[in-house]
Amino acid sequence: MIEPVKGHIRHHFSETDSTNVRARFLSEQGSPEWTIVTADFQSMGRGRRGNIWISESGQNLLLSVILRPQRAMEYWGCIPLLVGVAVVDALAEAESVGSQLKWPNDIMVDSRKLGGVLIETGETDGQRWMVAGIGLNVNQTVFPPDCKIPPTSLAMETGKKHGIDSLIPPLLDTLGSWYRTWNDFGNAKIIAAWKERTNMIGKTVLIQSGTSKLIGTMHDIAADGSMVLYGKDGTKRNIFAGDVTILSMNDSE
Ligand code: BT5
Repeated sequence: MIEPVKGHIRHHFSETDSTNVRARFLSEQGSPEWTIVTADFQSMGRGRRGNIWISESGQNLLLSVILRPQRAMEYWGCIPLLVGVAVVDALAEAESVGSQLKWPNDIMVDSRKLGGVLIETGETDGQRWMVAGIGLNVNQTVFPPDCKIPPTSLAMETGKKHGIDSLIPPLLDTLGSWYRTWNDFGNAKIIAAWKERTNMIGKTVLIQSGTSKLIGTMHDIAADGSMVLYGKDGTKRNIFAGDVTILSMNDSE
């Protein structure tokens, strides 16, 4: 089924493997920027690095957007942050729900995970493309017990059901607006906006990546979107990927 949303070409599947995989195929076939893919159910919903995204049929927003950024790839590391900012703003404006960002890709309400962002990129016939995948829990109230971060949904936070399709236009509005800002001005405004929507700065965090573990204080976001971490010995590191757990309010706790 294909129906437009606010002039965007929309491909909707009642069931598919992953909206990001479908959007990737469409990108490879030359679909234009802002083509969107949605689904009621994903049989192989994807998170980062082989993680799976679980979502009951028809309960949540599963959305992928094709982007074709004109800026040099060295700027692309900020896009997961940009998408997160757009989601937080859309939820505040359209649903009056306050949410926060957790580096690198989580949408949170306090310590509960409301949604996640998955960015995938590639190049076909010399044309670079990007797929921005957004999974947002809307009406689901029971989740698998083994999720790393306790999940939540708009329904669990507000005690009422929310429209799913009706979230798409405000989300495309905020995404389009922040994307234009990024295109015109680069990463700095995105990073500033992200920092206004997080409570992680100054907190002690545990970074896990494969078998490696690192504890430090999150000091800042660098110009390339990486996390600036200070270890207990004062060593400064830039973190580009990993699972992050917030341990305490500050280093002395
Ligand atoms: C993410 O990965 O948070 C990115 C999720 C992106 C999903 C969207 S849905 C539309 C598009 N199509 C796709 O196939 N994917 C995108 P990550 O940070 O790796 O988190 C994944 C982890 O979150 C899992 O390992 C579980 O622990 C947990 N999880 C799975 N489903 C969840 C849910 N519905 N709500 C909260 N946590 C969940």
